[in-house]
Amino acid sequence: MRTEGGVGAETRPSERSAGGWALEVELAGLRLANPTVLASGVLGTSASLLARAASSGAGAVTTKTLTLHPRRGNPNPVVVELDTGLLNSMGLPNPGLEPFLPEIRAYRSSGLRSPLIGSIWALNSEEASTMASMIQEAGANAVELNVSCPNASKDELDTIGSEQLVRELVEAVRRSVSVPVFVKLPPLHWGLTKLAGAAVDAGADVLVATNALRGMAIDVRARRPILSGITGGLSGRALKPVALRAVYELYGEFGDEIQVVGVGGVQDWRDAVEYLLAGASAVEIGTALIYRGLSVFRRVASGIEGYLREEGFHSVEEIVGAARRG
Ligand code: RRO
Repeated sequence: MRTEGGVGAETRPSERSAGGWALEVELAGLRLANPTVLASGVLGTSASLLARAASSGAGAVTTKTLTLHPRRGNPNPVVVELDTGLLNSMGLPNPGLEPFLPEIRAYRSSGLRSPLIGSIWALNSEEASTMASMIQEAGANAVELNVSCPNASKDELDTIGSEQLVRELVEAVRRSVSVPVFVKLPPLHWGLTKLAGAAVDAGADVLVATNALRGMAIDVRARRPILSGITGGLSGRALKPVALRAVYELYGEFGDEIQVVGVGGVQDWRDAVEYLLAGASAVEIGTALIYRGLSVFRRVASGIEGYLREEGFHSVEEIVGAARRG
């Protein structure tokens, strides 16, 4: 298990809560006041929304995924609410990296301490490298390379899942920045370890598991798919057991070399603790914000603290991967 930079040894007494239960975590050298992170895609579209998430208690915040050039995204309808979660076919809408950089600068000059993770998507090394340098230059504390958008076009999707491409993209980003490199993986079963292995070999610092599952919904009266993009990414409740399994597998395979972040269906402290026990060092929260609002960050964090206290632990790090140690 990864122990260097451990919270237990390095946390100053003043950073511990009165009862001695520290929520602070270290993620690839970044200090997070607690292990909750705003996931990419929700609220990460402006400095003010990123700042609202941080001031509501998010330990770190992630931008909406950016591409080098602007993308309109898909026409409506792009979201369907299901009883098991949310299906989206946004299609990477964003203004392009350059026009977004002032938002990153504004967030960084706000004085908020939650690190900012800049999410980028590229299909070749040159773009990945350019984008990573620009986003670091603007002040991002880490780069999250999204190699798993479920709503890319068919041709683009065909390239996702290629170990070779993941290796090239991660290498390009790694060469271009000094900040930590996160890689956001798809919820694949077959091939996940190989894809993650390519990212680890190429120099990734953190594996983020997982992006949304590809799915669809059909309107039985109209007799056609509801989403304009036909298929979409399923996030929320249904994703949790799938992403939890991915975290458990990745931690088992790579936990000695790299940290893992869990994402998918975290609504309350119990979900978050499951991810930590499976091997995640932090959890990203996205869909739950739509249903539970910004208070979810503080509620999840204080629930984790309550759990640590009740179970006799003194740091988050002590429980990371504990489900493997039995
Ligand atoms: O914008 C999207 O359609 C989108 C992205 Br980039 C992603 O990574 N995951 C997702 O569910 N939707």
